[in-house]
Amino acid sequence: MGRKNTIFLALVVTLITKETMAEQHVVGGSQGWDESTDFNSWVSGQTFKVGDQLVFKYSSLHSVVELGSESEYKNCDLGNAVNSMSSGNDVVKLNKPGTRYFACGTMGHCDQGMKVKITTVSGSETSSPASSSSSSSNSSSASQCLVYLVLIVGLLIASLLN
Ligand SMILES: [Cu+2]
Repeated sequence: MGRKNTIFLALVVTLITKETMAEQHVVGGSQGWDESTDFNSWVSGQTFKVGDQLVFKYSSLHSVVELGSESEYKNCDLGNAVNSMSSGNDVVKLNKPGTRYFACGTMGHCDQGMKVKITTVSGSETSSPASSSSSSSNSSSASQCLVYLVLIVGLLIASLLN
């Protein structure tokens, strides 16, 4: 019985970690959302998958404006922003594949290079339609993931002791 449990739990662990291991990307890494950050090189080291989150961390000198098109992004045309944020710790969920454009709303900062273009790819190709539709509620995925892992490790230990 103990062994059966262990196998079952191992399967559950595999499924759950796959389902909830959405990543949080702190934009700009340790430098954060700042005009001195090289966002192109930061982006080149990242893979953005559906379900992942962007976190913009910045001082009150900055803000975040989401732009609707490549041309607005190129020209730093902030006039038709899709969304704007200014909390200093803004979380953006990447909920579908495609490209999104973000710039700083402070005068002149976008022209100084304070902008980033995020291309999201569809997550794990192996996930079934059923599991992807049920994953729409994984908002706090990182902490959720940790809770699950702790729970499961606990169950595993318990079952091994049986
Ligand atoms: Cu700025």
